[in-house]
Amino acid sequence: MKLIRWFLGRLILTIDFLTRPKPLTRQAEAQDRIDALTKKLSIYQFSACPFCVKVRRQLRKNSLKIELRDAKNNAEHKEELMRKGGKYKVPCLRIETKTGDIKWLYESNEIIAYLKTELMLSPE
Ligand SMILES: N[C@@H](CCC(=O)N[C@@H](CS)C(=O)NCC(=O)O)C(=O)O
Repeated sequence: MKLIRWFLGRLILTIDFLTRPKPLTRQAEAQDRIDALTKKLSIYQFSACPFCVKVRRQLRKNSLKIELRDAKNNAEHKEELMRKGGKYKVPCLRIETKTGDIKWLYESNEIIAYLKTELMLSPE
């Protein structure tokens, strides 16, 4: 079972690499504005999780520089996700709000929808 999971993980990463989207190019000022917003975000994830790959593809496509935190191999990140986020599930978006509060957003579709709305990304 572990071997099958490992193989599927490699397959997902290979397909993702071969079909990855081209990053969007913005004017420097627009990119700086987006970078300032995404500085307050981080994503807890596993490298070969298909839901995390889906979110990472959106980051790449929209040239979003969001810190990725490995919740599988990094014990500190794993513990933080479980204790503060509330459950051990990835992907999870950690959001530092304007008032300094921390919010934890689970579900890949919710994360992508949040990024599109908050960062005013153009629709597909
Ligand atoms: N519906 C969720 C599914 C997320 C999910 O199932 N993630 C798996 C990894 S692929 C997970 O976190 N499993 C917990 C574990 O492995 O302990 C989404 O779209 O984000």
